[in-house]
Amino acid sequence: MLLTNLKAATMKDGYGLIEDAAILIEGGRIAWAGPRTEAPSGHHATDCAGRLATPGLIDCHTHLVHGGSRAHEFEQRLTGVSYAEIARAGGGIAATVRMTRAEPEAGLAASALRRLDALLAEGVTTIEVKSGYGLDRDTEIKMLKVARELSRRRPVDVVTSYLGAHALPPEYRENRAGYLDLVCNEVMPAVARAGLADAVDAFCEGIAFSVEETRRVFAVAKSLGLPVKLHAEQLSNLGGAALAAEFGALSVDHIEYLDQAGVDAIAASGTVAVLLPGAFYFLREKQAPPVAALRKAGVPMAVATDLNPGTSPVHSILTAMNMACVLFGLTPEEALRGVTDNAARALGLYDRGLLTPGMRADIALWNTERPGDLAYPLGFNPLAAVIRHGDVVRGML
Ligand code: DI6
Ligand code: FE
Repeated sequence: MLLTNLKAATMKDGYGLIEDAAILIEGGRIAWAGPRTEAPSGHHATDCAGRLATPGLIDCHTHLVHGGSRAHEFEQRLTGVSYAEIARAGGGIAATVRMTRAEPEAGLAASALRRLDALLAEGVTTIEVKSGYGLDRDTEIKMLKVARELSRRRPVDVVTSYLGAHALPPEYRENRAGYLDLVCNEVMPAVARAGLADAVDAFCEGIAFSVEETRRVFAVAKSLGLPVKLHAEQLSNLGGAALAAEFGALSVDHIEYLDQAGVDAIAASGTVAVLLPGAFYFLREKQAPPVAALRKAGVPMAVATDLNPGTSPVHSILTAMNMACVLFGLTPEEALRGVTDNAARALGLYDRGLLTPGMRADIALWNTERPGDLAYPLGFNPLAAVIRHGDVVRGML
């Protein structure tokens, strides 16, 4: 398939914009991309009506699979009850854990598919999904199986992370070490054996797990050959990012409270900084991540929805891009790179995120003039079509 008459944001050096472009797709991969006048001959051309082409978007941090709803907590919070008070009363993460444990696989899949469809409607072709609302062996495995199943039900690649160290489950309230034993000695090895996780994640925070506890989890992940990533410095600076860097983490996520030493550590380890403006917005946080320092140190920045029922019910990657610009000061180009090239790196994937030869032919086509337009509007979706592995899976060309 030779796509012609399009503007291609290849994302190679800045937007890598080719004004009057052609892209040749062979065997599900990009075989050639460049100016239309130089396109290889002998191929049937498909006219793209001057549309903008970008790499298929990548949401590299979600908690898409979970049971139940916490809309009532949103209402409570708006009558003045705090997130911490709700959690102490048995709500918060614990409420989602109860509902996720109680929900059969089919119900979890059905609600996850509805959320996924909202992301796919905005040109997402790869998504990361975490466990972490089961916290017992069977429910964590159930969540990861449902996540894997999503890619058989929709045209999307799903990358999974085992997030056993997300919260302390109620049955271990008095026994932190016992829960870490369960995570490290039983659940993580079982998940690894079954091939259900592509990485291991943890929540390193005062209200979750300490740096030393996270180290224990990471050491076991390493022994099982699983890469790590970390929810770090979201609400306070514990030094989780430096620990993650020590383990060569794929990414550190949130990082509002990351300090210069943390920036230097992840710059040295090649770890991606994943910015999650949805949680910052919903929690009405004041401290923004150190974007200027990350830029200066050359740390790749990704942007994701953090789609979760408690702190980021954001079902729109375009909205996350807009928030990253408005709330964190990213440029529209950084926001687009954050959901393409850099999001791919945050997942350890080097075969997508750019429209260059050899990359997978995952392409979003937009009814818009310039790549900078994608991060600009709020609540407007200019998606025209999606090509995945070289097949048109949404819209028409
Ligand atoms: N960071 C968060 O903000 C959420 N999880 C995490 O690791 C909270 C998720 C929830 O409230 O359900
Ligand atoms: Fe998260």
